[in-house]
Amino acid sequence: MKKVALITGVTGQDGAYLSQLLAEKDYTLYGLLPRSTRYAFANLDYLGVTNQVDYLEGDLADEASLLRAVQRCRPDEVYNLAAQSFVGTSWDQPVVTSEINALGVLKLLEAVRLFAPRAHFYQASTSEMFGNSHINGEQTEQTPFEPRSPYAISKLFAYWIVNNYRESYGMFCANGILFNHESPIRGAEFVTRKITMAVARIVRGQQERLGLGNLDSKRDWGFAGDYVRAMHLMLQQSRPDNYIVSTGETHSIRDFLDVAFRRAGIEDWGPYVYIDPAYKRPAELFTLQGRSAKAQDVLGWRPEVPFEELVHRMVDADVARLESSKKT
Ligand code: NAP
Ligand code: G4F
Repeated sequence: MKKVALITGVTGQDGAYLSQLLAEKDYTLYGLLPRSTRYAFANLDYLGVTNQVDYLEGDLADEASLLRAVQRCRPDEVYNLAAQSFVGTSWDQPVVTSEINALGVLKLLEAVRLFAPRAHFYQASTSEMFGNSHINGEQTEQTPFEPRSPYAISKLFAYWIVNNYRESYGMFCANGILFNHESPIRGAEFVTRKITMAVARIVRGQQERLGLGNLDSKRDWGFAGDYVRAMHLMLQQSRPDNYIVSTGETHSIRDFLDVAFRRAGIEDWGPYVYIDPAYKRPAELFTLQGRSAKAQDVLGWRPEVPFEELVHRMVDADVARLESSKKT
């Protein structure tokens, strides 16, 4: 019998990579699709998996739509990737962020409890929950949480309600505490993709300068394609648990700029980058660096794409996109 998976956030970066992975594993795939006036399938198209998924209309803010979706597909596995995922926006829209990222998860858990109580449930938790806790060392599953943004606080509610449904109802609920992961289909507002898109335009003479916020913050950046393998592995275990997924390396925005501009043949990015205070955050996370020993030991998971190669892939993809758009 084919396994049935329901993916929320299916049109996002991780949703597309996870769809690709599960399609290769011959799952029957359902994706929750919120209403939109624009074409939402660019990421799935990029990976060639748009037609491998059946789409069910629904929104994390709308409980009845979640009940209908779960009742309709009766999934074996549920991957909750949907979110207002941009930390910066969470200060401008804290209520919407909390309704989707916190209460939306509770609504989905209720739908699963009622219509697919034996389903294995994955929650997209985040390293943002750590805030500046343990700033001079690696964060582990034992590191205390000190969230510093409305986004992180909403995700912390979700983390705990997922643990609570595991303990209260014996449901198979797992939290993946994922550190930053990127790819050529990363959302354009995140700093990595913002940089690689700008680099591609700058080398073609289509952009002069790039405005950024804090260049000194450090992130543990991995490849999204590696990280969705960890999500899947978490739901194949005999017991549900929480796992950190990270590379263990940390790099500053300056390091990212060095590698990205050099890939495009520019040794000194100084003349192209300026500080725009609009991109500085009311509260910043200085350094994230995760220890994924538990995921490596228990799940047998390993990150495969190193930092430099990740940056090269992203720059190359953005340069190629501009080349092909010129031809058409
Ligand atoms: P993403 O590209 O921003 O994708 C988010 C997805 O959620 C999109 O498909 C979006 O649809 C959908 N969505 C937003 N609001 C919704 C709603 N109300 N109802 C249903 N769907 C909704 O994010 P990502 O990078 O793939 O990340 C996936 C998940 O992992 C998110 O929960 C994120 O918070 C979490 N996470 C990400 C990272 C990372 O570094 N990427 C690290 C840790 C945790 P539209 O595009 O139509 O709005
Ligand atoms: O790329 P970012 O916006 O990612 P951030 O805030 O770390 O959040 C991402 O990773 C989290 C996991 O840790 C996820 F939960 C979350 O959903 C998201 O995927 O910013 C990274 C760093 C920050 O310190 C930010 O202040 O880059 C700094 N930065 C400097 N200039 C900038 C900019 N960030 C953005 N987005 N744009 C700038 O111009």
